[in-house]
Amino acid sequence: MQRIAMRGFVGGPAAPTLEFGVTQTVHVLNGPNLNLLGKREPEIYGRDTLADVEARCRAAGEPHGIAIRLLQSNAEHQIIDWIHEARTEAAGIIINPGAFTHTSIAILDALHAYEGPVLEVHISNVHKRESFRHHSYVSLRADGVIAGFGIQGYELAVLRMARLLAG
Ligand code: CA2
Repeated sequence: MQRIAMRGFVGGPAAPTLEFGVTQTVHVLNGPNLNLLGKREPEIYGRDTLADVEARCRAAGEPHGIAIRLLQSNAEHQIIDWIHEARTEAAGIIINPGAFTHTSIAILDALHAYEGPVLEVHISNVHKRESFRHHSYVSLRADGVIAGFGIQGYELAVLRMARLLAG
């Protein structure tokens, strides 16, 4: 069920128009070790933290009436539970499953049970790295994949999600 929220006035002071927009919530799920973002391995993952990612996603989504719920866990079962929750709570899922990308059939199965759009994000260019990072189970379900754009990839995913949700 999507929440309906009023998005306020548009137009200048001379022409105030009350616009009733639909706010859609997008869940941005992050897997293991991404809580270390900005704190370790900056040469691969950059210097921005997950809090910076959240702020950037919110800023990218706000003009499109998209609210962001960003979550991170090191536990596979927690990510699966959040995907189940998204079935009734989220209009779309953006997911960086971390290393579970390459191992988790369970996360893939949970995503198959989710009906909305799913976008997969990787901060690094996984195809330029070790061969075990070249395969993604999640890509078998994802409607789009972004890799190697740093944390800007999350913002681009929010913009793509806005387009997909606009129909
Ligand atoms: O590039 C990505 O976003 C990855 O999903 C990140 C995963 C990695 O296993 C995937 O192959 C690609 C690792 C996340 C670890 O994040 C850290 C961030 C900062 C410091 C240390 C780890």
